[in-house]
Amino acid sequence: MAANLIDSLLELKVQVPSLPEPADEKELDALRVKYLGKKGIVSLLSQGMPSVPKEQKPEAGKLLQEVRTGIEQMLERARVKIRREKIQREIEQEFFDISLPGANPGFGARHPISAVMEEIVDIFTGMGFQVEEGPEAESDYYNFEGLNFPPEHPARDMQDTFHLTEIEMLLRTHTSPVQVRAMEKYGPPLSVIAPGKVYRCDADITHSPMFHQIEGFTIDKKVTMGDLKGTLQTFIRRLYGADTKIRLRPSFFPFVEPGAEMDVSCVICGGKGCRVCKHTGWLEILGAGMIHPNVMKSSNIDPEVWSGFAFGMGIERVAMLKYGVDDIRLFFENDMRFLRQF
Ligand code: 2NL
Repeated sequence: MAANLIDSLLELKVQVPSLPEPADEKELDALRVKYLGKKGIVSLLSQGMPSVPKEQKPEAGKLLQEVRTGIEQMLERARVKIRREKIQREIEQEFFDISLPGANPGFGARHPISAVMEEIVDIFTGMGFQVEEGPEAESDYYNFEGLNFPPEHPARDMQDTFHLTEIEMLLRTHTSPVQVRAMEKYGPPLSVIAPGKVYRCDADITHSPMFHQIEGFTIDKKVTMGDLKGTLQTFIRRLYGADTKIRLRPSFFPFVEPGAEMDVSCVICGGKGCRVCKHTGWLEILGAGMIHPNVMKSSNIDPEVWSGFAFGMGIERVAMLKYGVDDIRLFFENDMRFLRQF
């Protein structure tokens, strides 16, 4: 019996290299079950171990282990070969059409506020204005004092301005400080357009604490209100179409004198009267005026020699009118159903 087991194992060991090679995974599995399965040949042989005489046990055990490993290695080699051949067949059979268009990577798009801002900037750079940007955290000087805001002016109140408490700074409430910095830096003659984010703490849900503005100015010798009107006329015709009309009404801003507000003929109804223009035919679009002598003096520009106009507008309002959007909050919610429409 003992001699039998060792003989059987030796016989099997010799046979292993010449076992029929499995042609596919099915044959491979069958072979594995036949030799290494619970009721397989190796398992059956190992049941003979207890009756092997003690002194032959090491030899029998070693042989059993060699046979098991030999079969495992043979099966693993066969498995790798079958798999390699399968992949090779797939590669040969598959047709890969390199002329097919690629998968759509899902391009992003500009936010409507960015698109309108860029369009406005383009119109003014086309008229010779240079683009300036500046810090969003500003000093009281550039945001208010240099702009002729009296110390007790209501716009300086806590409720409109975000004050940065640790440092003596604030979040700019308009882009005018960028303009003051440009006047200081370059001096006249000068034409600047300043786009950017501005901040106001209105506690009202129809206001956003952050919104966008564009301001511009021209300072030169003998600049007049007529230059202001012509520049804005050109701008509005390029933005809303050649038929758009403008009108100026007197108004007040601390940094200009005289100050004005400008209306455009309603971009929705063309001036006939509709819900958007509240049946007036006109829409208020921007504020403007002749730069106040105090603002000039603050930036070391002699108001006896130079004069200038300035204007400012909210981008959200321009975008709402341009795209017929009736709720400003849509611009800040980042709802893809809204953004995808632009
Ligand atoms: C508005 C009004 C305005 C200006 C902005 C300005 C800037 C400097 C000097 C003088 Cl540095 N003026 N900017 C002037 C008039 C009106 O904006 O309603 N904006 C949304």
